[in-house]
Amino acid sequence: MDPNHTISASATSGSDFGGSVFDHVVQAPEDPILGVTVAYNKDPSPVKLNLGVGAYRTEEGKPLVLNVVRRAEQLLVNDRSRVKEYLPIVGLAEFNKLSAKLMFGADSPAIQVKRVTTVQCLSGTGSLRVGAEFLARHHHQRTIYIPQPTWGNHGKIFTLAGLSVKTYRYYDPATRGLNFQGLLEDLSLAPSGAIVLLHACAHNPTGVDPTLQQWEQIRQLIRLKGLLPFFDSAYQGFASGSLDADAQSVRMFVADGGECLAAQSYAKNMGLYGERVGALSIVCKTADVASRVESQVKLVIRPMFSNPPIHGASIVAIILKNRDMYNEWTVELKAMADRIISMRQQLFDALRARGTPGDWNHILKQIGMFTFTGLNTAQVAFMTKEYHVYMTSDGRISMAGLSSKTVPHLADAIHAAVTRAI
Ligand code: PLA
Repeated sequence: MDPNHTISASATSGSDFGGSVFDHVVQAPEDPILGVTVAYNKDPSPVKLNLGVGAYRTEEGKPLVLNVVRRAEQLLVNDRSRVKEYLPIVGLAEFNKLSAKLMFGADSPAIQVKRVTTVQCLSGTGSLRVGAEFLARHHHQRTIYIPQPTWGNHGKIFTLAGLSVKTYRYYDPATRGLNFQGLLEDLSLAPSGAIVLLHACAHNPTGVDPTLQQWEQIRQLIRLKGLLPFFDSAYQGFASGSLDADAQSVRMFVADGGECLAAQSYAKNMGLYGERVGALSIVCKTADVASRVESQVKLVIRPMFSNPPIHGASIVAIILKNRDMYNEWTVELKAMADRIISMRQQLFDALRARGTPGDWNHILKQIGMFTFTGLNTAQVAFMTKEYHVYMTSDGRISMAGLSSKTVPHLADAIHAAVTRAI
């Protein structure tokens, strides 16, 4: 056979087929959160403001790499004994141990008796997905209740993992607070064994968290009904500035001796967004169960991404195990949380100064990275079109993307939307 002939024949015959085998593929919509950044990037306006995705910015509007992270990276680079071998399927052992301590407390009895298994995953999202895939294979009740509303990716993650997704009432637009009665009613109607997704702190998008007393009531109901809590902890330290205070909800559910899952992310609290560092912990009744559970979690991870990346987890492990660096981290974390809180005050004051109609107290009361403004889709569209302010269409704004310099522009936009728009 003449090889040249074969090549030219296939090259020309390719075009004879005409259309693509993917011709039927339709254009998908942009992601409701990450798509906001895509739209923002296309806008040439010099005053444009991106308050869509929850990513921390400095007062100068720049992304922040924590000083302690830079120090840890320097140590990594200088240490010639560090290699780039594959990690085990469950990730870096030291990272897992330290992450469990951070979540459940340094002297957690559950960790001491080894009834917790912790595996390194791809940030919060990957941890949720691995946990969900494990539950879809091994939990007898494949229904998960997620709050209404919740982070937009939750429903997709759990559905694709094979769980059936239902919602429970969470937010009351009338009070801009927790619909505690609705929450209790919906969870008490859930079938025994159903999984319940809970935001450990700084609920996204509402910024509304239960009080400790309310958490205690939720805990009692969940235990009474035999429901399985799955905590999403994406903002530990970001809500109050204290790592321990922000973990209290989760720790209540571990202290009672019961079982739960927790997905941790270091994206926000260590600013490691793009490094994709996170952990999934499954708290079991006994060490024996935990060890069998871990063996099955490995079977979820191996065909999904084989084993997790080494760099980000090494940074976290260095910081968490060194007292000095840990302390430096808590100071930097508190500074980020405080800056967000001060943005709340500044935005509130700016709206008050403009006499913007409405009660804006919720800006001060809500917790964490976001303010759930109560602005409607049309008002958001107006602010984007006329003021180049980018935010998600549900009226959520990332307070972490705001600075003293940009508060007046945002307040002008909100004022105009409320007084002139729809
Ligand atoms: N869980 C919640 C409640 C979140 O808000 C986010 C991120 C994650 C998990 C996942 O984070 P990770 O995978 O990066 O660790 N939410 C962001 C970003 C900050 C996003 O949508 O991806 C948000 O803007 O809502």
